[in-house]
Amino acid sequence: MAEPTAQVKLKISYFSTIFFDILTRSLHFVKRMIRKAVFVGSYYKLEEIPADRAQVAFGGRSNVGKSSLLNGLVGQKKLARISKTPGRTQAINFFLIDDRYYFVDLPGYGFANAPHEKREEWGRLVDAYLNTATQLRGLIFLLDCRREPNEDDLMLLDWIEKKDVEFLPVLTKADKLSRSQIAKKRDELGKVLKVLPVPFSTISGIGVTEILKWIDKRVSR
Ligand SMILES: Nc1nc2c(ncn2[C@@H]2O[C@H](COP(=O)(O)OP(=O)(O)OP(=O)(O)O)[C@@H](O)[C@H]2O)c(=O)[nH]1
Ligand SMILES: [Mg+2]
Repeated sequence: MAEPTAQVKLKISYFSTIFFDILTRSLHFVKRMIRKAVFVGSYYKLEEIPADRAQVAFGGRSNVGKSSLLNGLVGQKKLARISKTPGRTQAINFFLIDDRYYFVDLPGYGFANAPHEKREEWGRLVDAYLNTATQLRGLIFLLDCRREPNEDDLMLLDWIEKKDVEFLPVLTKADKLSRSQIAKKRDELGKVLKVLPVPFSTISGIGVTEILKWIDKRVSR
């Protein structure tokens, strides 16, 4: 049989490089994928909150899409309750992920229509949790891609900086803006936050792999 020409050999090596690159990436993705996610409980009191495993919390304004992101990451539509009514998640909700660590769905802040006492109560609980969570490995800080960070967002950011906790900013509802608008927003916010935000959308699924990779690194330490 005739020997393949140099050009054919080059092509074979080019395609095998691409093939192995795709294979390696897929294997990495499968390794990081969440296989099991179970609701553990809703907590209203600090004393009851589990502290036996590593935790990754989801924080941000009410209605920003915390519960939706959590569902998107675990690949289940209804694990965390999603609502059109802001302020749906009122307790701190814990989900056990792959029997290894917890996702912590925090109540959203800045829900304008809530009665004053209720707002204070939520604020106190989140504040108390964040100040005592020794197992907290990282915080996913959600910002709506169409809005400017408000006073409440800056307060959470201030807390993050003081506590020196690792955080990942996520721009939610990325399907609502064009690619170039998202890129612009990402750069602008990246400069303010000093960490480049990851765009996420429940509709396109953009961002899932990158966010899972970030989480996996924090809980594997
Ligand atoms: N188009 C679009 N809508 C989204 C996306 N993520 C969330 N939403 C919608 O935004 C609304 C709020 O979503 P939730 O996930 O309940 O928000 P939350 O931050 O958990 O809200 P609270 O629990 O009230 O603090 C719902 O109507 C979702 O369907 C997204 O990526 N794209
Ligand atoms: Mg919620």
